[in-house]
Amino acid sequence: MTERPKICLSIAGLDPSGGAGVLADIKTFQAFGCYGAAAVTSVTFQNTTGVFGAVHQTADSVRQQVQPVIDDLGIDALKTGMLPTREVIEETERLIRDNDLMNFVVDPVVRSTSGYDLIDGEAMRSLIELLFPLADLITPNIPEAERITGIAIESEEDVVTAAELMREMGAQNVLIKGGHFQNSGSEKLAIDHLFLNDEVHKIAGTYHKTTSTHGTGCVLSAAIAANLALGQSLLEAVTTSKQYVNEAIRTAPKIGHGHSPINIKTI
Ligand code: PXL
Repeated sequence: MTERPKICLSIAGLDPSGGAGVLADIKTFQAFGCYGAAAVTSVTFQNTTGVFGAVHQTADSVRQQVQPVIDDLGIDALKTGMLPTREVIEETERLIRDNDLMNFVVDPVVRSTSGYDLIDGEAMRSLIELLFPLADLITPNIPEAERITGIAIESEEDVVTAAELMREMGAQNVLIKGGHFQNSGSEKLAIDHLFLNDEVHKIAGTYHKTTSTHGTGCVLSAAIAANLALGQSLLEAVTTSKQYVNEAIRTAPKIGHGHSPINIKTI
């Protein structure tokens, strides 16, 4: 008999084009040798060119999807992505607390690349209040960190200030992804800042000037959850996952007419 794989759960939106949301997450879990399970918080209507609408799930639907999976399979790590409403967030909090779930990564999804709001203002406040304190790591990009903190982030100092503010809001560890910074000069780097306990780690990767970035945040947070399930430390998990996403962007296939998904391949 083969050994039980580590089991990772995604609670996030469905992107039927497969580049983001739960489909990207389970592909990523699988790529790292974990078994992927997923519950859908919202059925979105989209392809690589944009998001056209969404039908959100209720709290009851989310509970009825998640609890039987936890009871039957057991969960070694989980991540949340698009949590569109306050009721879905409150239920997610209850599920995590009731079941003592560990290795929890929050990707604070706010808006699609094409500008569609994936979460309302009330949900944003609940996400901060209820889920930030439970998460081992939150993974905002620059626009998300700006929306969460209400400050404009234009410099490295601003990144530090934003991380401090998110800590004051209850977050334990914060990864602010640098891919949205305008790069200048000859060296093109995307620098992520990981605020881990009392330390700040700068994690540099090559910046790829490309539009093939659909689902990048989903894949990164899913990869971190998978690596936590596999027993890596947070720093190791973030470093491994960042390298993985970098390579996935570099080797992204050209799929669709808009922002192509990235290359989620088995390592
Ligand atoms: O990448 C953010 C994101 C997350 N989850 C879903 C999405 C998107 C962006 O479009 O559709 C379901």
